[in-house]
Amino acid sequence: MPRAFITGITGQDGQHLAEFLHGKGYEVFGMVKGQNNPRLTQIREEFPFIEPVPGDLADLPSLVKALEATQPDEVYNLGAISFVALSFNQAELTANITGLGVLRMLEAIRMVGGAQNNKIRFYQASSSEMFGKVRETPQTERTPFHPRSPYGCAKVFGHDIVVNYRESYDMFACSGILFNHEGPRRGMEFVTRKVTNAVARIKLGLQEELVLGNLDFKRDWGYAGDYVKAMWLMLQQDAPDDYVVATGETHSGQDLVELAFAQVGITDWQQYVRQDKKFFRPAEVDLLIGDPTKAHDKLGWEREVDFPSLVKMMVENDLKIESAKLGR
Ligand code: GDR
Repeated sequence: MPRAFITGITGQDGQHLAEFLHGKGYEVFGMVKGQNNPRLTQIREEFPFIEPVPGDLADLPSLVKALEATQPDEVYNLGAISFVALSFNQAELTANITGLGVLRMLEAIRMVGGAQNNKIRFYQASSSEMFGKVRETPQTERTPFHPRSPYGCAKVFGHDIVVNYRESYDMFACSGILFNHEGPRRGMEFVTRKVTNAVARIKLGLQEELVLGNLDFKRDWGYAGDYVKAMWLMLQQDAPDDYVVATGETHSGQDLVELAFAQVGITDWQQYVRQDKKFFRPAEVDLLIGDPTKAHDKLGWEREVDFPSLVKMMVENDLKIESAKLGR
């Protein structure tokens, strides 16, 4: 039975990946930080097959112990401070966890001897936020980085250190440059889920308005369930490499809002939406659109869920959750 060790197990991607790997016959270990982590209870209930392992990306000895205890074949580093807006307020913490955490994980793999002969294969969750103020469109694996947030800067460090360790120590280390990926498990702080949840609540009469920041941005949004397959595929290749994972389509913030409201039959959405400066960021990423040709050609990866289906799936899920709260 192959063994996978996942950091960020309580997040959206951790859950999708654990489910996917379990389906492939893996033994799945999930790193959980802190004492009495409130999200662990939910994980235990929903995914009883995940074996929780204590550890923290800020604590190298804890990573070494976790790897020694679990002896994984594959390590997926999905753990991070992942909310771009928060990174402006907690820049040092973001650099430490999202950036240096990658270095610690790579060192831990070397220390337990997993780097030799590629014994442990490593996946790093790189991000389209590294492209930031984009230098070319669409963005590929060769597009130069220009991050626009402490989060983006930390991800650039993480990406570069993976390349460096691969080249220096012959490690089987890959980075997936994943563009935005969403779904019913997305946290409420991210714009897609904030919108779909508010739309459901407005439809049910539980909320009157949706307060957002800048809507004049474009993102390449895909479905998280599709994207975790690409992570796994990268670690099944003969040689380690980096891949853009994206849909190749872009949509504006306004498209998202319009489509979500249309899903519940509301066409005069402007009536419910207000913009507030407090949700604007000090520096914005205006346009992202990825070119997934390499992932298509080399990994045989294809996305299955398109943008309208994704929004529909998320609105329907939020309608179900909010209706259940009302006892309907
Ligand atoms: P992003 O995702 O920053 O692209 O990073 P997010 O959904 O937070 O923002 C997308 C865009 O929406 C604008 N926006 C708002 N965003 C939030 N969260 N809340 C609002 O009220 C709001 N109003 C407008 C933002 O300004 C932004 O332009 C995500 C994260 O998952 C990262 O971890 C990941 O690396 C990248 O996607 C790829």
